[in-house]
Amino acid sequence: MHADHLTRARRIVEDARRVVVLTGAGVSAESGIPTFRGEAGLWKSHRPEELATPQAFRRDPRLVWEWYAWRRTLVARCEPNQAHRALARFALADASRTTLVTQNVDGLHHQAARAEAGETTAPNDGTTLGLAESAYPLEVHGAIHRDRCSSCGRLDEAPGRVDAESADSLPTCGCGALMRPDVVWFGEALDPDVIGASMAAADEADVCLVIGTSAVVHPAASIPEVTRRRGGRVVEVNLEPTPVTGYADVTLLGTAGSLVPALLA
Ligand code: BV8
Ligand code: ZN
Repeated sequence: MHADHLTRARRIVEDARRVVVLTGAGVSAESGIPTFRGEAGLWKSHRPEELATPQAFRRDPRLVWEWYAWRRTLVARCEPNQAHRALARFALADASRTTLVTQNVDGLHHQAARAEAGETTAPNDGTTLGLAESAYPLEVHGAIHRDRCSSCGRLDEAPGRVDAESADSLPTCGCGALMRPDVVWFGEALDPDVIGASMAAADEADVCLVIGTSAVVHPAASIPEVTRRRGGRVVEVNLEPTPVTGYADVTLLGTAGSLVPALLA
C-alpha cells in the first residue's frame, strides 16, 4: 500500500466537514469474529438462505437459534480492536461531524465507544449515560445480543443463554410466540428510521469511509454511492477490491486494525 495513498486519504478526511462511516464484518475480523464470505466465513457451515431468513426460522427455529447462540457465545468472547477504538475516538472528538453506520450485529462499536468515553453503563438496563450518541453506530442490521418477540415485537435487551438443544427449550415471549434474535434477515425490511438516518447522513457527507465490507448486501451497500452522487468523496479500507473500489477516490489495501488508526490519527 503506497504511503501517498494514505496521505491523500488523510487529507480527504481532514478537509471533510461531515463524515459518514460504513463498516462491515472486516472491521471485526481482527477481533476474532469470522466474516461472512471469507474462507472461514460464518456462512461456510451454512448458506445465508438456510439460516438468516424468516422462512428458515419458521421452518426450523431450533437450527436458526443454534447458529445464533453459537455466534452470541463467540461474540461475547471478543473485544473491540484498534479499528473500532480509532473510529470511536474519531466520532467522540467532534460529535456533530461523524455518523457511524454498521452492518455488523456484534456490538463491538458500542463497546469501543463506551471504552473510549470511559462511560459506565447504567446498571441492568444496559443503556449508556450521556455519551455523545455520535460515537454509537446506527446498526442497520440489528444487534445479535438483543431478542425480539417474533409476534408482538417486545424487546429483551439482556436475554439469558439460549438452550437450542431442543425446540421446546427455545425462548418464548409472554404472548406465547417464539423470541428471535433482533437482527434483520434476508428479505426483511430494515428499520426505516435507522436506514433513513443512515441515508440522510450519507446524503450530507463530504466523505464516506467504507471499512471492511464486500459491499454486496443492499440497501446498506448503496450508502457510499449516495455520498458519491452528491459530489462527496469515498475512501475504502479493505484487504481486496470490492464493487466500491471502482468509484472510490482512494482504496487503502490492508487490514482495518492497522489502516484505520493511521487514517484517523
Ligand atoms: C431487503 C444480519 C427488502 C443477520 C445481514 C435475492 C433474493 C433475496 C434477497 C435479495 C436478492 N437480491 C437482492 C436481495 C436483497 C438482499 C441482498 O442484498 N442480497 C444480496 C446477498 C444480493 N437484501 C436484503 O434482503 C435486505 N432486505 O432488501 O428487504 C424489503 C423491503 C421492504 C419490505 C420487505 C423487504 C436485508 C439484508 C440484511 C441481511 N442481514 N446480517 C446476521 O448477521 O446474521 S447481512 C450480513 O451480510 C451482514 O450484516 C452484512 O451486511 C453482510 C455481510 O457483508 P460484510 O459485512 O461485507 O461481510 P463479508 O464477509 O461479505 O465481507 C467482509 C469484507 O471485509 C470483505 O470485503 C473482506 O475483504 C474484508 N476484510 C476481511 N478482513 C479484513 C477485511 N477488511 C479489512 N481488514 C480486515 N482485517
Ligand atoms: Zn410477544
